[in-house]
Amino acid sequence: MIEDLRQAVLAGDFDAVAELTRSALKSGLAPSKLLDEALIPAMDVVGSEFESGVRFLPEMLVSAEVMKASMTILRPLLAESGIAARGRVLIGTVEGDLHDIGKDLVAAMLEGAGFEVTDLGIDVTADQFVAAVRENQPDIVAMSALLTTTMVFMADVIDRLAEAGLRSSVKIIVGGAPVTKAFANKIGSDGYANSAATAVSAVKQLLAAS
Ligand code: B1M
Repeated sequence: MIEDLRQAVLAGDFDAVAELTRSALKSGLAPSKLLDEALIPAMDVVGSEFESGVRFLPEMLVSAEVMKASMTILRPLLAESGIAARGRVLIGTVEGDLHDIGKDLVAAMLEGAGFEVTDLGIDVTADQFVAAVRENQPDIVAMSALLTTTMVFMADVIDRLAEAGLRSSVKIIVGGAPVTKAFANKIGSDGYANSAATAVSAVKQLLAAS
């Protein structure tokens, strides 16, 4: 069933993916298992085939949309918790970057862990982050980037928050495929995570330390 789901994402088969996700859950498979063993590995294959010229942009987009169809079913299950809010998180994908699947996952896992999450979406400029920090007064600002060309904008957001006198009011965490711990340290981020699950523990640690 896991392999069928992986293949459905690779084939860009909307109908099959929804059906397979529902029946996998019905058979008792955990939502996190479907993510870790079918959906994410499928997107890794899509990415490397795109890189090697076997797949093209429209096909990558279809697979992304198909993955989202499965995520629509999984997301509420990942977010089920009922715990009182542990803190407020503002999340977004940085300027110039349209990738939102990983960011959505991080948001869902944080919600699942009891955080109140405000999602600014994709292509979020430094000014938009600053305005949203003023408006929402979050405990954490979480930024995602999937491109080497856009991860640099994370540093801009941190600088702009400092210029606006807001840097010390929030903890910052960054992540996304090209982002490393060394990069996070270099730009002055408080935290870094390489997956949605570790993002939750990193956010908890940041709040415990503050
Ligand atoms: Co894009 N793309 N893409 N793409 N795309 C990548 C990222 C790429 C690695 C593919 C490749 O060439 N191998 C490559 C980037 C190369 C680089 O910069 N080093 C690439 C490229 C080049 C591009 C375009 C430039 C292609 C073009 O136009 N020529 C273009 C850029 C558009 C733009 O953003 N301006 C582009 C476009 C697209 C689509 C729109 C078609 C689509 C995105 C659709 C969408 O998101 N709604 C797309 C997709 C789907 C991908 C791949 C195949 C899959 C990304 C994904 O969703 N993965 C990707 C290759 C790959 O990653 N294997 C690729 C699944 C997701 C669950 O993982 O997002 O990594 P991920 O999130 C993880 C962790 O990174 C982490 O947790 C998540 C879950 O564990 N994480 C965080 C993420 N954010 C975090 C934040 C945190 C903590 C952890 O704290 C705040």
